[in-house]
Amino acid sequence: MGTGAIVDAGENGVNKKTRYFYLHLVHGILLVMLLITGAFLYVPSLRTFLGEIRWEFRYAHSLIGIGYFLFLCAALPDVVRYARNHKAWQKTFHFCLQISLGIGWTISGIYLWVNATSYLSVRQFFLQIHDMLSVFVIPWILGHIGLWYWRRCKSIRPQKKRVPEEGERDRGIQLSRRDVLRLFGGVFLAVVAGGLFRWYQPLSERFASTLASVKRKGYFRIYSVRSDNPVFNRATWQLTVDGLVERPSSFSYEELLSMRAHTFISDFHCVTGWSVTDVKWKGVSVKEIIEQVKPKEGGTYVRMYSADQLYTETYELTQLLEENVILAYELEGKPLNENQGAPLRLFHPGMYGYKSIKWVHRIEIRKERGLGYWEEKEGYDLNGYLT
Ligand SMILES: Nc1nc2c(c(=O)[nH]1)N[C@H]1C(S)=C(S)[C@@H](COP(=O)(O)O)O[C@H]1N2
Ligand SMILES: [Mo]
Repeated sequence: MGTGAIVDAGENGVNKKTRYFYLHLVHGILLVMLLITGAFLYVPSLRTFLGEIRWEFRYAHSLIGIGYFLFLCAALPDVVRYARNHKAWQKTFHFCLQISLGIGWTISGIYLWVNATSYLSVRQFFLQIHDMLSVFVIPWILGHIGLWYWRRCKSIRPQKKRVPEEGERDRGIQLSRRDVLRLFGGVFLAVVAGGLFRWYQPLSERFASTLASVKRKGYFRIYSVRSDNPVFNRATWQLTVDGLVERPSSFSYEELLSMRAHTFISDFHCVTGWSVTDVKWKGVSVKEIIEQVKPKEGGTYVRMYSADQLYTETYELTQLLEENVILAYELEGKPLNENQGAPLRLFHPGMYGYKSIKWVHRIEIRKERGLGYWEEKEGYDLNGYLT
């Protein structure tokens, strides 16, 4: 699997050499495809760019991943043979590292793929592992390519052929204590490097967004998991409040406007790092609506539905009774525009932006909580309190 295949083939010469070359090539191509599709799923700005084809993209990534795993399995006998015929500890190291990466990615990948959200912490753990291994492998690949290039340059220059030492051929895979230490060192580095990166990223984004808000107020970057906005018809639009309540109700837009308005100023923070400071909010207090419908015994959770038919969020009922939690219809003194969730969006001043569901048209009081859109897709924290 090492680049050495091209430079120093085994005894059987050309056939084996080309075979290793192609195995190596396919491996590289699959890995790069996985990294590119993975980057689109991992980097928030790229993810938003994908819009609705995000899930097809994710599916493609999973399929390539499975292909990659099958390839690793199929190539294993060749790799073992190859490693056995070469002395260098680097090859053993490469080999072990590659196998652990393959296994780590596959196990965590399969878990993420089947999207088992019932054990949220397990899912978050696997997502972390998957990300860390992937982030770690980038400098590794760069180093790998660099080494290949360097060796190629070296091999172009005329050289005296090295005479193999006695007994060098048939040492098999021997792991010395040093190799084992190196292997674990590598895995440890992978985790630390990945961890540092994840730790650094939100910190730097927060720093950047703080800087930005010192300079100016910031602006809303319109986020929507769909590319088309729901249509708001003022005459027919209704907010439905149902579920475990004594008085299921619906409210027209005019009815909401006629209720006691609640106005205040509060910052808005998206979990990806951007913020808007001193936003003027106006709407009706959620507490007031809840009091009107009278939740029944056992109705301890709330699910809100967006008219986009895709986005949902869930809350503990008591979280919505906190101060300044509103269903907002005005932002900065103007009715919400179509992109901002017209005519209604939730705003909780203590929570991240993803809890501020836009185009809300149904509020359901429930016995069980369940997951919202991002909680299910990406393992976001259920409560979303600002940290
Ligand atoms: N229906 C719906 N509501 C949503 C979202 C969405 O994609 N769909 N994105 C959420 C996220 S992650 C954020 S940060 C805010 C962004 O609000 P804005 O689009 O008004 O800037 O909306 C939240 N509410
Ligand atoms: Mo967000």
